[in-house]
Amino acid sequence: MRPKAELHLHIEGTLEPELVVELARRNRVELPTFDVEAIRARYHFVNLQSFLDIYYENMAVLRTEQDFYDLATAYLKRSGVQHAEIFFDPQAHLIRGVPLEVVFGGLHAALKDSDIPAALIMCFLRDRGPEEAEEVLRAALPYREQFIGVGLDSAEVGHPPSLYRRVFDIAAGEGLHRVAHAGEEGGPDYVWEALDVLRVERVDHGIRAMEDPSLVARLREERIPLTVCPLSNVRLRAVPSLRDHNLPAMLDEGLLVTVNSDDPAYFGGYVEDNYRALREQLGMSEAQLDQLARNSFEAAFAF
Ligand code: ES4
Ligand code: ZN
Repeated sequence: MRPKAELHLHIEGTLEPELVVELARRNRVELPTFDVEAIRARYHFVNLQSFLDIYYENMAVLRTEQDFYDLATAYLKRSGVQHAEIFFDPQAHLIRGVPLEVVFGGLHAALKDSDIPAALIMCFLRDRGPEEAEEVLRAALPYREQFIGVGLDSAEVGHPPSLYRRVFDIAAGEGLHRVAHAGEEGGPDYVWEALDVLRVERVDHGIRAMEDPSLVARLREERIPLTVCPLSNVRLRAVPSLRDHNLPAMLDEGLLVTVNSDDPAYFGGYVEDNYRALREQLGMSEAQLDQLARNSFEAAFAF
């Protein structure tokens, strides 16, 4: 297995059904079913929103610092990568009454105890608006040393990057790295805004950037990394099938693309599973896969 870095991974998206059940029992949280296979059987998605509904619902079992520690530790043990830059969604926990100190406490301790180097990127939920994002960033500043950057995730269409200019400016002023999901379901205009307005240093997904040749030229010239998640794109129907994925075309364009797992507990695989699918279903060559793996280290922030 070639060495790789994971740069697009939502820690809440690593919550496997087995851990959902274990944490529900531990915290006495009611679930519609305690049957692991019945939970997994619900993971049929038709778009991003249909996934997000279940993703947020399952988070109800995450309550204590120990839960966040166990979640991140389980991921780090099975990730198969040499380096990880990990997203988390504090608002998804704050709105359920789980304080920031619990989230940071558990995640940061897990990263500290891990055998592989890892860092945290705090994401804003774009469907909850820019005011709340700013509140969360200010509340997180006492933990400034525990995260390396900010991101923007959740429902993309109708929530353009430009709304988040101020909070990203504040983050930049704090020396934080900046990334944003753009061009997953949204068009190339969202990728332009992420670059021009939010001054992002990496684009998460970005597959629809390929619809705009001048945007492709910009990404190539500035060597802006794109964190592509092939199995996620198939499961959320951003592409009809893996064979239709434009990842090889992105490589051919000279873009700094990387392969990542996004929400592996929901999309059927960790990073190595994504590489295997690219080899087996898309027929990508070993040389192309080597390039993708090398790109992941060039695109990483924290070395
Ligand atoms: C996400 Cl695949 C994806 N897109 C946007 N937001 C997300 N949060 C977790 N997974
Ligand atoms: Zn994502």
